[in-house]
Amino acid sequence: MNVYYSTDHLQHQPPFEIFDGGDKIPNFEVPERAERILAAVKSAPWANILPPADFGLDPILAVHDRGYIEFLRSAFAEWQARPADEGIEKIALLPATFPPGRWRRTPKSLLGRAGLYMADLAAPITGGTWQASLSSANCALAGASDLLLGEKIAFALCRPPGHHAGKDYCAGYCYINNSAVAANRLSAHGKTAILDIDYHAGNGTQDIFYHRSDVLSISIHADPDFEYPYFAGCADETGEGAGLGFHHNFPLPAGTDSQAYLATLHTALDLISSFDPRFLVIPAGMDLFAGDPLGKFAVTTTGIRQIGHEIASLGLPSLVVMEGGYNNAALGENVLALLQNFANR
Ligand code: SP5
Ligand code: ZN
Repeated sequence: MNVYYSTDHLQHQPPFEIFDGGDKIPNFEVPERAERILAAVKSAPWANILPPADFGLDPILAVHDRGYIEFLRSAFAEWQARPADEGIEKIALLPATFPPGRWRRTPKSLLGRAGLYMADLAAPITGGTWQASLSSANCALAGASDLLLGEKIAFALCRPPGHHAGKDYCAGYCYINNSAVAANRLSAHGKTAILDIDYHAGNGTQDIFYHRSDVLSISIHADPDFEYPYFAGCADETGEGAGLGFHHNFPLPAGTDSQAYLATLHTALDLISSFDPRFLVIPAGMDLFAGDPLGKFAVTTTGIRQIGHEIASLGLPSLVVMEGGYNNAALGENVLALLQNFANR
């Protein structure tokens, strides 16, 4: 199995995030995450670790807004160069003013654009964010290329993650929606299904494909009635226009264990079988694990191995894309558990 990894992720070190209630804390999404996963994968006899090729901006601009991508590329340098805020420590850009939905003007000012393009306070832009995000997307695209060449499985060891990033916004540690970029590329060659198993609802992916019927998107996650991202992920959001019926959310309660999770997974897998896709993309977050500091599920490592087994049993050419997971000590073992049954297929 090819595993795509870029050292560029090390350039992205978001220093902080603001938790609900205004708590400024160290950002949970740290470089150690990808290094832990890399170390585990290195120990697996089936893994072939490769750097991704550079696929350029076109496949990214095919799902993201040009103004947003331009903002992401240039915002940090602009922030540092501003003469106006002499004395403020500018290690990362994070706005404090956000537009209500009806204000859609694209402001001229940097902080106005930051408010427009940033949906929450968990995805600050640092000096290395753009390069790390580009390479992360390239990892997903490299995996997609493998499937187009006939491989049955590839693993994109993406960091930063992507599934909270929408067409024109970053959020929740995510800047470029790696899974969506890859799925969109695959969809040019055949119907593509997305099965998001991160603990959090894949709101960005949902937004990007909401009007499309050539990509079936499914997300299994903590109920947004109590969990981030709060504004998306409910069961009655099933697509719009041509996309009606081609999005499905499976919100689950706190405490969901392996058995309950697998029962829901079976329903999702039936939907995928009926759709009869040529490719499957799996945005995979290990924050569904019982020991995750940001998660409230009770899924065990054995449960994660079974999840991998059930998805692999579909027999579809599959791209696993790394999303969240914040129990750093358990990340390697859990990712290996998920991939094991794809490797043995
Ligand atoms: C990719 C990904 O997994 N992003 C997740 C972003 C979550 N950010 C908001 C977290 C809110 C956590 N509140 C619960 C506190 C636990 N003590
Ligand atoms: Zn998550």
